[in-house]
Amino acid sequence: MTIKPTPRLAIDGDAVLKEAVSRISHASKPGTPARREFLRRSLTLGGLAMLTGCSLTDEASVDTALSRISRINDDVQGWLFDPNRLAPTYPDSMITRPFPFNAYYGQDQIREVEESSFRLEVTGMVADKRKWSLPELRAMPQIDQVTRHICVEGWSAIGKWGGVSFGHFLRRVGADLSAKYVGFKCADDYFTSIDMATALHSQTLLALTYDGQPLPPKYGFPMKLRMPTKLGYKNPKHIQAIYVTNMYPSGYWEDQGYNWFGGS
Ligand SMILES: Nc1nc2c(c(=O)[nH]1)N[C@H]1C(S)=C(S)[C@@H](COP(=O)(O)O)O[C@H]1N2
Ligand SMILES: [Mo]
Repeated sequence: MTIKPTPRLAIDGDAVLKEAVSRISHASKPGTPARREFLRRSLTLGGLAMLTGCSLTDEASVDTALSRISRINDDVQGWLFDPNRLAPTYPDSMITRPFPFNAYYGQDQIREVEESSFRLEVTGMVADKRKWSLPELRAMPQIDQVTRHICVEGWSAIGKWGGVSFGHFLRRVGADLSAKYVGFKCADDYFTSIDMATALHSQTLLALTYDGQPLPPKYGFPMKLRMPTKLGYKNPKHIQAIYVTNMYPSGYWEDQGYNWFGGS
C-alpha cells in the first residue's frame, strides 16, 4: 500500500527535510562529534524535533531522529523519482584518469574474487534461482555508459562502465517487478539495497567492465551495480548475491545514518 503525502508535507516538510538530509549527507562521517552537533542544532532550529517526535537531548534520541528523518525523506524522494529522467552522459574524452578508488577500507585490503569458481546468487522473489557464471553474464546483451559518480565524501568523477541492463537481467530471472526492494550482498561484507523503480531505470547497469576491460578488483570485480541516478555508496562493488524482497534490506552506510534512497 502506498500512502500519498498530505499537501502540507509535500510543500513544507519536503523542502525542510530535503535540505536537512542533503546537509546531513554532506556533513562529516556518521558518528563524529561535529556531525552530531550539526544535527542537534539544525534539527532543533528547523522544528524537526517536533516532526520526528524525538527530544534530541541524548545520543540515542539523535540517532532515532536521524533514522526517522531519513525514512520520511526516502518516501518523499520515492514519490518524486521520475523513472524516465536520464542522468547526463559524457564523451570518452571527459573520463577522469585515474578514476578514484573508495571503500570502507584502504587499497591494501581490496578483495580478490576468483573468476572460475565465481557464481552470482539470485534469491528471494524471483522465478529462476539458478546461479550465474561470468561467461553466462557476458553472453547477455552488453551496454556501455560514460556517467558521473558522486561520492558524499566530497568528490565526483566520470567513468565508463559496461555490462547488462539490470532491468533486462531482472526480467530474465523472472523477478517479481512489483516487489519493493532489490538487495545486494558483496564479497567484502558490504551490503546495500535499492528501490525497484531505480532497479528498472534504463541507465541502471550490472557492470562487468570498466573502460572496456574486465572490472579490475579495485573497482569491484567481478561486478558492480552502476546507477548514475544514485550516490556512490548506493553502487555496490564485488556483488556476490542479489535478492528481491518486500522486507526493508538496509545497507552498510545507511545503517550509520546515510539516507537510504540516496539519489534522484
Ligand atoms: N562492496 C563495496 N561496494 C562499495 C563500497 C565498499 O566499501 N564496498 N563503497 C561505496 C562508496 S562510498 C563509493 S564512493 C564507491 C567507490 O567506487 P570506486 O572505488 O569504483 O570509485 O563504491 C561504493 N560501493
Ligand atoms: Mo562514497
